[in-house]
Amino acid sequence: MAHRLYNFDFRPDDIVVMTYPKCGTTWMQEIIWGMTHLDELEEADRLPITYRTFFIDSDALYLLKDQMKDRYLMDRFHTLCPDGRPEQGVIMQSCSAQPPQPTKPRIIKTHFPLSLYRPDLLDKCKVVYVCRNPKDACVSYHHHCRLVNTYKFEGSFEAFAKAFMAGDVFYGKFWDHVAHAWQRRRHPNLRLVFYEDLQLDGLKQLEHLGSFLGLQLSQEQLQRVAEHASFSRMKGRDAQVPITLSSSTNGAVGGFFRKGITGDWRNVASAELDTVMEEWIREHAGSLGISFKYAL
Ligand code: PPS
Repeated sequence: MAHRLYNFDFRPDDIVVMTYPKCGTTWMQEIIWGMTHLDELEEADRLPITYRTFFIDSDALYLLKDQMKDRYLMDRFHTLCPDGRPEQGVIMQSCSAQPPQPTKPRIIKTHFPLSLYRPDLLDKCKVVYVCRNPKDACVSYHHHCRLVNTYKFEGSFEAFAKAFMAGDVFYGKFWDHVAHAWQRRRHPNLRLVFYEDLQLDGLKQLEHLGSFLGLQLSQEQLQRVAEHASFSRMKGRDAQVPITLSSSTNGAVGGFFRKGITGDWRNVASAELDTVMEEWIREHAGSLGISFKYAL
């Protein structure tokens, strides 16, 4: 699927949510969907965010036979693309065929970094890049890989963290991913948001985001979006998340919306492992000049 993704035809009003996995993608998708669908927020109780947006890497991530088990995705595909061929990408073709709607842009989720798209992506549409401190992202990713059948990971956190630091996990090296966005953070079409800042100062972040997206939102509307995308509301809709995917147990406790906090790594990483992670962080974050919050 690489060349299809690389050449994907983004539209000027598209909003791309780009992240390394487990850094706040779904939260940001829900925020942006809320901002652009204020008149139909209750739709979120009926339809999972996966179906209200387009996760274009799915075509490369999941086997077609597994994608085809998802009735909603396949119905959407057949409706939007009567002549489409599933093996050429169910989600990418659905997304391409989605008729333009003046005030409701396509919201496109991707975990692929900027480097896997055409260099002019940022000149074509807006990209919101969410990043999260790598220790909590790693804890969350370990949980995900135990929860979701696609991965079937059975190892300890320590084993996972070593693979994560080596980039030997789906989507590869954390720092490479972040670096591509960080280096272009001043581009007018790129907004870089930290997961921890969303937690610390949600309304202010939403206000900046609204301006970045060119939306005129009142304080009351921003409050409604914040509430709509709050952890408790999103967790309440947890049962909807179509983890095709789910659900092996492998010791994973909690659903897709596990804890939604900053600093949980302290409950998981041993002091020895933390020393190794600290060294790894110093080595990479220092040269990039990026710093994360590890506790709030
Ligand atoms: S994925 O699978 O890569 O798309 O996962 P992603 O959505 O990027 O990250 C999942 C983690 O984000 C947490 N989350 C939230 N935190 C705070 N507030 C809200 N509203 C929220 N929504 C999702 C989710 O719980 C995962 O983090 P952990 O640490 O595992 O709880």
